[in-house]
Amino acid sequence: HATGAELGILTNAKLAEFDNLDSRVMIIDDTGDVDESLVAPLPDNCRREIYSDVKEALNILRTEKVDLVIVNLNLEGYDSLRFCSAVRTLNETRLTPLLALVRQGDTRKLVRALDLGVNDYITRPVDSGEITARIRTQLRRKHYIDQLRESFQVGLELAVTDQLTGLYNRRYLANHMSTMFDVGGQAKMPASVLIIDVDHFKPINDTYGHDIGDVVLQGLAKRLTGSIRGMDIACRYGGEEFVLLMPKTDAATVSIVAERIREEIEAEPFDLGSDRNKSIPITVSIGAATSHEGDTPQAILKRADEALYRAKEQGRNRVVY
Ligand code: GH3
Ligand code: MG
Ligand code: MG
Ligand code: MG
Repeated sequence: HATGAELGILTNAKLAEFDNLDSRVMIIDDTGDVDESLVAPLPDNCRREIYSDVKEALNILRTEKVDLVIVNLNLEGYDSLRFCSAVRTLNETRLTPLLALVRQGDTRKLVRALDLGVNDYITRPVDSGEITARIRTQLRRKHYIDQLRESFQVGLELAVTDQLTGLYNRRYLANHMSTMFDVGGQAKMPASVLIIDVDHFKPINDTYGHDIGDVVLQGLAKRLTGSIRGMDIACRYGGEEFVLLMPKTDAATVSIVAERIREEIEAEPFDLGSDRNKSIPITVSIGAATSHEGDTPQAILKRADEALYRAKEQGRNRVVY
């Protein structure tokens, strides 16, 4: 059974925990009759700033983290409804809570503001207990949404990342390649892939233990990441098998890159850190393939895998294209 919290429903006690977080509140007013005493009952960890320049305020909202905006709906030098609309339209501020300060009886303006997506409102003259409660509600909601978004982000990262090495996982590679080779999505220049498999890795585990084997795989992943360009993708394809995906790379180039990677790995044994004064030499076999017109990701990977098989057959520690 899912709990309330898992369903996104929070108890009041849970919501109150967000009160401990620092908040930044922006007040938009150019009339001078809205001052900080308005929000004085809020706790010290709630920073408040008054802006009379609406454009400056919008700029800050777009670039900095602000948890709540309180706008006077009776601004003198700017259309306050236009401000509300801008906050709701801009990508960076769409989700920023917006509280409107409205004169008692100014229902038409209030309805327009609510239509534009204002989250809540406070009528003037302001009751200090009421404004404190409404601000607190908005801030709690904001912090809760921030928390949800963050855990969603973490979840997304976990879903595409290999836990041992931090490289992309096989699922990510498949998705990425199918987007890349989608009809119309195929790059003008061919793309190439390398499948890299550690030679005789099993004996390394057997000799030094699985944990040391893991350290070697982590070191290899790091080295591979260091030897590719920003647009290339490094992925852990299987146990001790890696794939490098290189957009805009032709057959001649990828063969040179693959040979360089193979040499570098052979030349430099893997250090296991200062506490273990061991270093382990390894070699890799590499299968390379380049995309043809109308290729599918599966077909390219299959050609690279067949080339890898031949590299093993021919004695390992080599590149076969
Ligand atoms: P070759 O590829 O040259 O044919 O020999 P190999 O010994 O590398 O090939 P094989 O595919 O037989 O063995 C791969 C080994 O990789 C077996 C497995 O225990 C090990 N392995 C796979 N995943 C991991 C891992 O996450 N950590 C460690 N330490 N070992 C792993
Ligand atoms: Mg094998
Ligand atoms: Mg192997
Ligand atoms: Mg293998």
